[in-house]
This record gives sequence, structure tokens and C-alpha cells, in this order.
Amino acid sequence: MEHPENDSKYTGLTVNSGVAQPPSVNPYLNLRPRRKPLPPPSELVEGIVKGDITALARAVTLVESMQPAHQAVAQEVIEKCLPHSGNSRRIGITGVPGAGKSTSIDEFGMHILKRGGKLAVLAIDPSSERTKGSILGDKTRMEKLSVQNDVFIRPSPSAGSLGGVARKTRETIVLCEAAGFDNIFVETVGVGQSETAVHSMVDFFLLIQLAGTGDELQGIKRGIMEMADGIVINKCDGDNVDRAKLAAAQFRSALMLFPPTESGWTPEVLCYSGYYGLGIAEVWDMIDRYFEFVQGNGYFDERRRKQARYWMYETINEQLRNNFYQNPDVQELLLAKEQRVLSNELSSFIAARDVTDFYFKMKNEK
Ligand SMILES: Nc1nc2c(ncn2[C@@H]2O[C@H](COP(=O)(O)OP(=O)(O)OP(=O)(O)O)[C@@H](O)[C@H]2O)c(=O)[nH]1
Ligand SMILES: [Mg+2]
Repeated sequence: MEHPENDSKYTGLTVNSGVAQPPSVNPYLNLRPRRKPLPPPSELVEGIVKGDITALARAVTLVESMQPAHQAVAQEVIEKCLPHSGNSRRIGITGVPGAGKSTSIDEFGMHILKRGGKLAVLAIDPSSERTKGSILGDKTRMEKLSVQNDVFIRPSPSAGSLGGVARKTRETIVLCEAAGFDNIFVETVGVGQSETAVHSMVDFFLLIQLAGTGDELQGIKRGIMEMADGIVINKCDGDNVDRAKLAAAQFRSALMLFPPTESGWTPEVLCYSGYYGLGIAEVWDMIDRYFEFVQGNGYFDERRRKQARYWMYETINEQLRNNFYQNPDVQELLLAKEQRVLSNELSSFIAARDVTDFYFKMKNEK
């Protein structure tokens, strides 16, 4: 091709002859094997109960899928796994970003694996942005656990409503237990509502805190502290030890002002270092003592029963909401009403009543 700009008299940029670029569309795309057909539920259940990780992972993928066909299989698998579930310690772990959750889970996990048993690490993280980051982050931060045989690490189901994400994690707990995982960690980042969701599915709720600049207690919502069965101050190492101990004392005195817990257990405050592996055994001794205590006084079973009831209502709420919002006629009407509310032609309450009336009428006619 003629390139006037390559003329020796041309004073602008010159163009070099290039190399052929690869096609932008993968020529082998259509040669890829088709997706495997859905395995029958009974086959998955059989695999899960035998402890087959591949079957477990496939079932969890179905639980997380939005497709109705996948959901149908998933629900059947869960139902068949239920009689094999329940036999585990479910431990929720929360803390603000950077508190050291991943680093600590690696140490805690290795500590309990030494005693035998299997560990599943699940997460609840309803924000898609972080999910992408934390998959990468957790792979590197949980470097000891991620190469163990008896460990199943699963990042949070991808973004959706918190209720939806939490339900999937709860269902995944059932599958993991059926596969023989007798220790379940559910991690969540300590900002927002996800702690409540995690609290509603675990037996023990561990709050990881950091020693700060003296105003530790201000940043933490009271509600989260009230949910905690144990508070641990991480990064108690190097020249941070004194500050960590001070923070622990502050937490202890703050906890004394709280009303007694439902379980009768007094939450303990401990210092440790996840990174250097200091004080890990002490944290775990506390958790052991808690389980002994609540199994003795019956609170363990009571909490699980209450959680089961909670999840029944949560699931109903979610299904009602989905049924409403996913109805095409409702969607159309909603859009129209929304416009009128935005332009001040209609009050929010009347608009809401119009749409719900329409929905109830439609349901009654069916
Ligand atoms: N000095 C010290 N640093 C620690 C300790 N535990 C974690 N860290 C460091 O703190 C940083 C955050 O640790 P992570 O384990 O990724 O924290 P995280 O809570 O999982 O953070 P997110 O996944 O972002 O929510 C990392 O740079 C760790 O190396 C500890 O015990 N001592
Ligand atoms: Mg992390």
C-alpha cells in the first residue's frame, strides 16, 4: 500500500509495516465440547454423601445458579442431603476489610485440621465488586489451607440480593455437612447487613477487631458487638501488643454494659496474631468452651431450631418478592407508576397500593 508519510520529505509520524493480527474471534469457538448435561440428583447425592468433592462442587454450582432447571435439581439434592446434615460446628467470622480474616482463617483452619476432621470455608459477600477481588485475594491469603485435601474453599455466591446470597450459602452448608465437613467457616466482611445474615446460620459468631487509635469502640455498630460470641483483637504482634491489650480491655468493659446474652455465655475478648500464628490455640480453646457450654445448657439446639424457623420465613419472603417483581405485567405497571410518582402526579403510597391490588387481583383470578 502507498504510504505518503513514508516519503523522506514527510515530516510527520511514519508508519512501520506491521505483523498480522490474530483474529478477534476464536476460530475454535464452535469446536469446544458442549456443556455436560445436568447430572441426575440421585447421582450427585450419592457422590456428596461419599465425600466426593467434585460432586459437592457441582451441586454448589447448581445451588448458585439462577436457572430454574438448575434450581430444581439443586433443591432435590438439598432435600436428600438434609438427613445427612447438621453434624458440624458452624462458625461465623467477621471483621472490617483488612482486619485479617483471610490470614486468620488460614491459621485457625490449620489449627483445627490438626485435630482431624474436614473444613469448609464459605463466604457471604453481596457486593459484586469485592467478590471479584476477594477470590483472588483469598487464594493467596489462604495459602496453607488452599493446598489441603480436607478443605473446601468456596467464594461467595456472586452478587444478588443479600437474602438470596445468604440463602445460597445456607444451602451450601447443608451440602458440605452431608459431604462430611464437620467444621464450617462462614466469612463476611464487617460492613453493613451481611453480619446479621451470617449470624443467622452459625453456632458461634467471631468478631475480629483491630487495635486502633483509641477510638476502637466508636467505629463498631453496637448491634454487631451484641451478636458476637467472642471478640478477638488481631495483629497483637511487634510494637502493637500494648495497643492490642488496651483495646481488649476496652472491649471487655464495653461488653459488661450489655445485657446478658440469650445463651447465658459471657462473650470473651482475646488477643492474637493471625500472621505470626500467636494465640491461635487460646482462641480455639475459647470456642471449644463455648460449644461445651451451649451443648450442655440446650442453647445449641435451640439456636439451630430458631435459625431453621428464620430461614423458613426468609425463603417465603424471598419467593413472594421474586414472584411479584418477576411478573412481566407487574413490571410494566411498576414502570408506569414509577414515572408518575417521579413527576409528582401520584403519591408513593397510592402507587404502591395500585400495583399490589393489581397483583392480588391477578392471583385471585388464576
Ligand atoms: N502484623 C500483622 N499483620 C497482619 C496480621 N493478620 C493479617 N495481617 C495483614 O493485614 C492485611 C490484611 O489481611 P487479610 O487477611 O487480607 O484481611 P481480610 O480481613 O481478609 O481483608 P478483606 O479480605 O479485604 O476483607 C494483610 O496485609 C495481612 O498480611 C497479623 O496478625 N499481624
Ligand atoms: Mg479476605
